[in-house]
Amino acid sequence: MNTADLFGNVVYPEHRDEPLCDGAVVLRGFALPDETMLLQSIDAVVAQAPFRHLTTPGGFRMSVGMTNAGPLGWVSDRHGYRYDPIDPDSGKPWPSMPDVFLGLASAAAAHAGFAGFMPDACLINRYTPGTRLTLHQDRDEHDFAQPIVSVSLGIPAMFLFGGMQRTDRSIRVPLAHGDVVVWGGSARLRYHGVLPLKPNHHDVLGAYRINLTFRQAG
Ligand code: MD6
Ligand code: FE
Repeated sequence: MNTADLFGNVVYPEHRDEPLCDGAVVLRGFALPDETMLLQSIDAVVAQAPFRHLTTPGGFRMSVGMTNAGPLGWVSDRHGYRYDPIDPDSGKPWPSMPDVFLGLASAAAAHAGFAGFMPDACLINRYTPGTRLTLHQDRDEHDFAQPIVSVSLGIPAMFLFGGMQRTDRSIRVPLAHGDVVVWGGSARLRYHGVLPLKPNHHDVLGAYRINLTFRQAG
């Protein structure tokens, strides 16, 4: 049975959580109640640590703009990938993790069955139309028992969700403003990526998609 919320909008409880496989679930719209605070907090972080295009170890410029919040930040350069407490552009620590980030990430993880998630790193990715993220595994963290929580804001993207080998076939998962993916357990090391974004417009974020990925890295 569907129910209606206070404002008469129909809610589909059985459709809100979409399992992708064992250990990975999409929580549709889970971030929407925090939208305003999230966007304000992102602006505050970006004012201290602007988006930048990192270089891959192979020497390519990443098309996604990146910055970080929290005690550790994910960085890439000619030496490799790593978590670093210092923003290499400013020489200062990364901006602290906003409370609304922490609260949302731990609530989403708990909702998906990972109670006690305390992220120490939030990677903030900014996409424009045409920007993509090639298939990769997230394997720079110490403890793969900890999940990852991924929050999508702004224009939609097609997420690619693959297997344990780069060549395994992948499924396509559309992600929209407010969707949260929680990803752990036996899914933690699955390959994944983002297809080139299509031109689009979002009322608040314009032509951008912003993704927050929360990890317990250290
Ligand atoms: C993105 N996300 O959605 C990129 N990684 O923009 C990721 O690379 C990612 O969403 C691990 C777990 C969830 C993710
Ligand atoms: Fe990833």
